[in-house]
Amino acid sequence: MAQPMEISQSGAFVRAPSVFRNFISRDPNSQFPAEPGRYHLYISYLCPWACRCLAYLKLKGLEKAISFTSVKPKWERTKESDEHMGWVFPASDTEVAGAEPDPLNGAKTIRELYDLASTHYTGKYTVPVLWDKKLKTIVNNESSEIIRMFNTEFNDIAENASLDLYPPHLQSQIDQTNDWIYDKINNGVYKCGFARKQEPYDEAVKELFEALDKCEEILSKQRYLCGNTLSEADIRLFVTLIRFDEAYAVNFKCNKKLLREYPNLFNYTKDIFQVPGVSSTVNIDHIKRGYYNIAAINPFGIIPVGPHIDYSSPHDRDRFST
Ligand SMILES: N[C@@H](CCC(=O)N[C@@H](CS)C(=O)NCC(=O)O)C(=O)O
Repeated sequence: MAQPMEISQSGAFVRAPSVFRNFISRDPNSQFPAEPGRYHLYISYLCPWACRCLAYLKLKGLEKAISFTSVKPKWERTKESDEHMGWVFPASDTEVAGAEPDPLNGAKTIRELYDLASTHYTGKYTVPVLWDKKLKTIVNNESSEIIRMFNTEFNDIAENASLDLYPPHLQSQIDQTNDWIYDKINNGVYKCGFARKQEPYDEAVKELFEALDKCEEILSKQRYLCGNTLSEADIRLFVTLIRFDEAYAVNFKCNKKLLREYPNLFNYTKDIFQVPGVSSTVNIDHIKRGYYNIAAINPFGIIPVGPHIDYSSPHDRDRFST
């Protein structure tokens, strides 16, 4: 979401970079070897970045190897001594369905995990957090890197090792696609939502819908973004699309068109939602409770009633051969 340090002088939202950037490796002699049971993924079901990691965990069949926990969807005060608002764990399993207390460190907040990992950390306390249970530290908090590790480094223990969402022959195409989709769509919706002036909003919303139109066009000719096989680019786009009509269209003012008015994009979203494992990474209740609780843009925290979309209803993407 947006912290005060991420608003530029022109009123535009500028995302701060992630700080923990270590890599898990299949090499048993590395600092962070891909051992089963050693790592834990902390997420929020609200967060598209965290949920792309969770989608990989499910798609690759890593549930037994890597455990995960979700925080509560609404930000709360993280310390009594300052005003910081951020992710907190529930006190019990029953407080909010889907959220659980921290099973490893008994932390009350994601902030506490960062404090355990580093005594001089000054950045944002973001999810996802990939935690090393053995060294009791954060391995990595950058989702674009975590998904690459999940894709390849755990293949000796992954139940679905043969799935390669970043195959060598598609890598440059995926990278190129990620570039504009990240800037204009994944981060684009945030630029719309957190703009503090009309001009940066106007610019972001124009770029967002141009990029969605471009996706619609690509997806009118092929099943997925980089051809007829599912790739990393699709998972990265999906996490934004599944939140689009539920949250971004309304509270981030991305309402020029709804996802369900784009026939190909809407069916494509359902198609990916129906890939085994993916639907369990989508918690619409957390998404709505969390996004509509962002005080800066929805001060009364009222959650709109709709739209009740059934993403498991039939789609037409089988018309393309895979
Ligand atoms: N670049 C990071 C971004 C993660 C991120 O921004 N997460 C948001 C939730 S959607 C967050 O935890 N924000 C906490 C904060 O801003 O204090 C990634 O992709 O992993």
